[in-house]
Amino acid sequence: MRTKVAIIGAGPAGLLLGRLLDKAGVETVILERRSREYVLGRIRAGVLEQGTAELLDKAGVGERLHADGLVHDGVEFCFDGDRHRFDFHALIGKTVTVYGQTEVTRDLMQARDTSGATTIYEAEHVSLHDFDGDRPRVHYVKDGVEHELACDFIAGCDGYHGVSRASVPEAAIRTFERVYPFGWLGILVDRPPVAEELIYAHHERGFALCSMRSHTRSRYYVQVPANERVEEWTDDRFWDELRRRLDADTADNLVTGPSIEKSIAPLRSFVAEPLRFGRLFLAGDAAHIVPPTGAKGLNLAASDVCALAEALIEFYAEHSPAGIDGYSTRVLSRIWKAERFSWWMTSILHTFPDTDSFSRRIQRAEFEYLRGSEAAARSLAENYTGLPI
Ligand code: FAS
Ligand code: PHB
Repeated sequence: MRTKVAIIGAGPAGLLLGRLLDKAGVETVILERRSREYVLGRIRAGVLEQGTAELLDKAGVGERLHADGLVHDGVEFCFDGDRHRFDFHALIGKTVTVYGQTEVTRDLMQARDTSGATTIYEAEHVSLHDFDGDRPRVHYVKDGVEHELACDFIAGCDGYHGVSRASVPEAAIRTFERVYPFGWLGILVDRPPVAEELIYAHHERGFALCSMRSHTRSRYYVQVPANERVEEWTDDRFWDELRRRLDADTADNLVTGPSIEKSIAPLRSFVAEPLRFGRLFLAGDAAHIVPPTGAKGLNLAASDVCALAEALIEFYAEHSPAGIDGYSTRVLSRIWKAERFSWWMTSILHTFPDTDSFSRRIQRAEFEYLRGSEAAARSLAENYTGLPI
């Protein structure tokens, strides 16, 4: 089999890249290790930057997003019980949309099915070959039969644990990492959200987040130690801990119920450099990881593939290598700004095991500065709603 662009991974990065390229007439094949159902079963991101929503519109998959997504003008911080709302729309005229990653993935899968483009689910033993030359190939096994996919380019959209970055010679890649000493225990519950907008809470017992997926489905998180096991957390224990970390009014208004999903996500900051290796490009979580505190992971994946699609379309339409030659430098600049913001949000909102009294006062001062300075609030607003793509 042969195609122009072989895409490894059918998460949001791979599916959105495939969609953008297909719309421009650039043929793709997506190879996905898991089943479609497994991919859709993963509960992950919940907040889309304004630029991501606009990109999904451009990809022709924004219909349900506009019908079911919740447009939010701002978020609240609750700092040791003191609440402050940041009105992004008033500050910089931008908003975010609450619309789960699962739904984004579903919309992209549906569009790809309709287009007739090839996606091979449950593709096993994917391996990348000769991407340092101009005739790269991908090998995979499907239903016990070995296959070779010849292509012009390979897009590694296979996440942090994927095969693409792992296929790059160690001497050709440099990585930067910070692993946080805690994780997020998240639950999904079919109960109305406790508030109209998201509440990011800092408390000496740990961080908490009140989010949602719709007016009837809520998503909550509490910070837990990095080695915590989800089996140790009954729903009742979760609700009790969440209440302790919120202000009294919010805690009283919490509508609890049985969790329909409960999991712990580790937190890390990670960047690989560069993001191009001959005919192989990395995008999304294959290239970088951010702690979810800044709601950047999914959005960075979208901005990566927007740039990569533009570069590949330019290559085929104008026979110009300028875009593909500039891809890594272009996206890394935005990636590092999102890494900075995600690290900063994580640093001011979480309690660190080695947090001393001086560090706690600095965290409080950050909150006081944010709520007392329009310039500081505007900076938060422009980072949270998304820097220009
Ligand atoms: P993904 O990991 O989503 O997709 C990669 C795909 O590649 C997967 O389907 C995988 O099965 C496939 N794959 C892997 N190896 C392969 C191989 N060898 N061959 C073929 N296919 C292969 N972001 C937020 O903004 N907010 C959040 O709250 C949030 N929560 C998260 C919770 C968890 C547990 C995780 C892991 C991430 C979370 N993220 C969150 C970040 C997340 O949303 C990612 O940024 C987003 O999924 C990135 O999309 P992709 O780059 O497509 O990677
Ligand atoms: C979510 O709803 O899952 C969510 C929202 C905002 C974040 C992280 C996760 O910063």
